[in-house]
Amino acid sequence: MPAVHQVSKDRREFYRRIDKAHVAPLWEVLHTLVTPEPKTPCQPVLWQWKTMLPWVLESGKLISTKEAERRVLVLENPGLRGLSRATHSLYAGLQLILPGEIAPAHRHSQSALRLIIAGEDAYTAVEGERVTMHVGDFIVTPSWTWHDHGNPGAEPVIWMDVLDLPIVELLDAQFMERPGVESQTTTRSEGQSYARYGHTMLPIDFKPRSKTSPLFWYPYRRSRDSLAELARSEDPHPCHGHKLQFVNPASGGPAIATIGTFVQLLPKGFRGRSYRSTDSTIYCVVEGSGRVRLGEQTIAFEAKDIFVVPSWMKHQLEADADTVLFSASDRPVQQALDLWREAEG
Ligand code: GTQ
Repeated sequence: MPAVHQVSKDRREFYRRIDKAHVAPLWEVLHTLVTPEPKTPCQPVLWQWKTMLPWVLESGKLISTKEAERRVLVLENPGLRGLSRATHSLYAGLQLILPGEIAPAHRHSQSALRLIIAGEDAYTAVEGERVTMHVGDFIVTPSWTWHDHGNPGAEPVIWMDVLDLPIVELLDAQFMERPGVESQTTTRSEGQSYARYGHTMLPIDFKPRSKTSPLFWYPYRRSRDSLAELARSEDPHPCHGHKLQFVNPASGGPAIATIGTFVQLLPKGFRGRSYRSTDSTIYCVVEGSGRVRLGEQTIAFEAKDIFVVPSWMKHQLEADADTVLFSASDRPVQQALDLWREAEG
């Protein structure tokens, strides 16, 4: 029998030879590739509004939207630095648009959502239709649709962007185009999509153009009313409180093909039971305050903070006041591929 060091020397020499031809032995990496449970580099993290707001406003003095195209501070997960990722599969950032500014039109394969955090009267235009944004509103920019943002109002407006950039990058399917004009010509008056798709009805001749929702404005006042009614009429779910998912009204599927979007109300004093799922999730605190317990770690959050719960990490949500959380994850992708799992307790 050869000595152990002899075996490893033989192996090393073998590895070196095959390496030159771009070949490698599986047995050296098998256990990091095929793991008993998710082994994500994504870490729990909190971005506090009180820290972020001065930096976001400072960025407004350093660069214009014209130069930046999009003036955004990227929220980088500490386990994924340099990759522009909030989770393994999603990008998130805080975008600022100052009074009088325009963030010029473009379109890209990546889908985007906006969750309005501060300021009133800015708009986003999607395929020639403007929507004025209000705090708490959730807005969809579907894949490959023209979009620009503008602020005709009097105050800075800040929102959270979430894009499926890492998913599209994984698949090498990214395209982007600029039309060469700053803003799109308005082709439809404000409120048209909402009238057609926002009231549990569809135009009689409706034909879907894509998997993404034809409705791109989900006003907070509507989702907040629904949550308040649920809180009056049902006991909260032991883990989630009162939780709803945003859907494409034409299909019943997710509002965005690649990004799951949710809103939940944790009643004052709520102490959630432990839960985990395989979709790392980005939460934005729309109102209220509380904490998320992740084993030994506790993240205390306040209104407008953003935090991340990584894949398959047991966590419990708690609320000190009536608290509304918006959240986004890659759940529709995992579900489409039969990969999504969840567990209570
Ligand atoms: O508003 O179109 O945060 O293209 C990153 C890339 C926002 C946008 C981002 C984008 C946008």
